[in-house]
Amino acid sequence: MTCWASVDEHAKLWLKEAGKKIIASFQTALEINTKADANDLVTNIDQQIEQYFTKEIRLTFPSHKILGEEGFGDELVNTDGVIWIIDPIDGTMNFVHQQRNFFISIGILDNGIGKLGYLYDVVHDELYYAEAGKGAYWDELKLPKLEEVPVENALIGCSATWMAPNRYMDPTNTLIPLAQDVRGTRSYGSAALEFAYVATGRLDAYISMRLSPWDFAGGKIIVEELGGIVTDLNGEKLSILQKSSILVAKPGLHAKILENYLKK
Ligand code: 2AM
Ligand code: CA
Ligand code: CA
Ligand code: CA
Repeated sequence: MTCWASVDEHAKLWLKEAGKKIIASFQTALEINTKADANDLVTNIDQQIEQYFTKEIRLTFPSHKILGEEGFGDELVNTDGVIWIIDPIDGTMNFVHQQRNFFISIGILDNGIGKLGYLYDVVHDELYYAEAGKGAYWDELKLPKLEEVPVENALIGCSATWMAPNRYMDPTNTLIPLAQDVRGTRSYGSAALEFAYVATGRLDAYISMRLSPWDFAGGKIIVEELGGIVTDLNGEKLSILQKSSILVAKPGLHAKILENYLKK
C-alpha cells in the first residue's frame, strides 16, 4: 500500500529544496547545450535538478519508477505501480534568457492514473498542486472549479510558432481564425506555467502542437481536478507516456474550440 501523504510530503520538500538549488545557480556560470535543434536548450542545472529528484526518490521510495526529461529516470515499459514524471526545468529557454517564467513540473501516477500533480514557480516560490479527488491548491489557497467562458471573452496561451503554418497542422486549418476571435493570445514559453495559469483562470485555454509527458503530466492532474478538459487537438484522451498535441481549456470552451476551430 502506498502512503500518499508521505509521497506528497516528500514531493513538496524536494520541490522546495530543488527550487533553492536553482536560485543558487543564478550566481554560477551556466553550461548551455542544445538537444534536438539549435533552439532546444538544456543546461547543467536541468540535469542536476533531475538527478537530485531521482536520487531522493530512489532512496526513499525504491519501488517507485521515474520518467524524467533529461534521461536520469527509468526506461518505462508499462504504467504499473507508482511513476513520477518529472520536468526539472520547464521553460529552459526562459531560465537561460530571463531567469524567470520557468517551473518544475511533477506528475505522480498510480497504475497509470494521475494521482498527485505539482507545478512549482521557483522564482515566486509559489506551488500549485492537486491530489485527484481532493482539490487543487495555489499554496494554501484552495482553487475554485473552472467556469465556462465564451470564445470571444477568452484569453488563450499559444506559441506564435503554432499560429504560423507548421508541420503538425493542415495549412488550410490553422489557429489564425481562433486567434482572431478570442479576446487575446499570450505566449509564455513554459507549458507548466500555462497549465498553472489555466488552473487559476489567468488563461482560459492553452494550445500546443507537441508536448512530452513531462510537460503535461503535472498540469493535467491539477487542471482536471478543477473541471478543466485536457485532450489532444482531435479531442482524444492523452496517452500518458506519449508525445501529443494539447488542448487544455475550461469546460464548454474546450468543446467550442474543438468543434468550431479544429475539426475540419
Ligand atoms: P522545456 O523547456 O522543458 O523543454 C516551450 O514553448 C514549451 O514547450 C516548454 O514547456 C518546453 O519545455 C516545451 N517543449 C517541448 N518540446 C520542446 C522542444 N523540442 N524545444 C523547446 N521546447 C519544447
Ligand atoms: Ca527541454
Ligand atoms: Ca518541458
Ligand atoms: Ca525541461
